[in-house]
Formats: sequence, C-alpha cells, structure tokens
Amino acid sequence: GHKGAVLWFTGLSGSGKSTVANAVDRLLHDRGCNTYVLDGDNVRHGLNGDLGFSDEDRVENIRRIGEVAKLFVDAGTLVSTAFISPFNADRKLVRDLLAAHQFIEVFIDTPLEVCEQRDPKGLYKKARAGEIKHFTGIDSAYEAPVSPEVHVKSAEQSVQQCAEQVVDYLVKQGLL
Ligand code: GGZ
Repeated sequence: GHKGAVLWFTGLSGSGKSTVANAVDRLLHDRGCNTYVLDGDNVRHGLNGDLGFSDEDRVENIRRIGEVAKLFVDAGTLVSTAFISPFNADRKLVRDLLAAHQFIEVFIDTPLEVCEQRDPKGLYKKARAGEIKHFTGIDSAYEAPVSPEVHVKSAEQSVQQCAEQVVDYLVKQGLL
C-alpha cells in the first residue's frame, strides 16, 4: 500500500499543471490509491478567497496550501497540488514542512510562448494589454525549480505520457 505524499505541480498559467495533475490522479486512483487534487477551483474560491495575486498574497496562498497538503499527507493521501507557486522560497517552505520522501516537486516546464499561444482563458492577452497586472511570466516573476524530482516537458508529449512520467517516478521511488 502507498503512504501519503504531496505531488507539488508548479508551472506557468496554461502550462498544463491541472490537466496533468488530474491525469495523474486518475492513474493513482485506478491503482487503488487514496488521492485528492487541490487546485485553484477548490482553494482560491474558498479557503483562499481573500487572497489576490500580489507577491504577498501568493506567498500566503502557497503557505496555506502547503499546510492543507500536509494534513492530507498525515491522513495517508497522495495529494496533487496544481498552483503556479512561482517562488523557490515558498516551495522550499512547503518542502521543509514534510519529510524528504513526502514532497515531490513536479515541474511542468512549458515555454511561455506555448502557454501564451494556448491562452485558454484569454488571460495572457489581457495581461499584454495591461488589463491584468502582475501576471506571471508577463510582469510577475516565475522562478523555475532548480532540481525538481520530476521534470515534465508538456509541449513535447501527450498528457497521458506526462502523467505516466510522474507515476513512473513514484514506482521507482517505491512509493507505490
Ligand atoms: C497569474 C493569474 C493572475 C495573475 C488570475 N497571475 O490559468 P489559470 O488562471 O486558471 O491559472 C492562473 C491562476 C493562478 O493562481 P495560483 O493560485 O496558481 O497562483 S499562485 O500560485 O501564484 O498564487 C490564472 C489565474 O489564477 N490568474 N490572475 N495575475 N495567474
């Protein structure tokens, strides 16, 4: 049986974090794991509904998500989190909340050009037009992970292949 751990997805808006996280979640669920996905839909509207996108609010957003993820780990769940989490220091804080084998950083590495091309919600277009301020990759920084446990190049493979890359890592680590 598996133990709890956090699959911490990080990447730009439109990189495919939520899509790949949900595909991984499905594969893990099919293997009989106890799983959950935390993403903007269930966190930014509720628990973190008071937070925006200033640097300060993003720091607090990630801090709270880290604490919630830890609760899921304590409950034995494989929890996938899908947030931009742009700052190395904040991801490190969450890493340090957990035991070494319990925090798996998954970098969804998709070039900005590709994310901007996809622009599923038209947010990049608005950011370029100055209608959204502090947009990650445009006028707010994204610090790429230095040594992520899993480095996924989503523009070069299918969603299913990306998800399998993550699951393969878990198998290799003996987590599944
Ligand atoms: C970045 C923003 C912004 C700004 C709204 N910058 O593609 P989406 O829409 O669905 O994902 C983005 C989401 C980012 O929220 P996170 O909680 O993941 O960010 S962080 O980890 O940095 O706290 C985007 C939308 O919210 N969005 N304004 N200014 N993304």
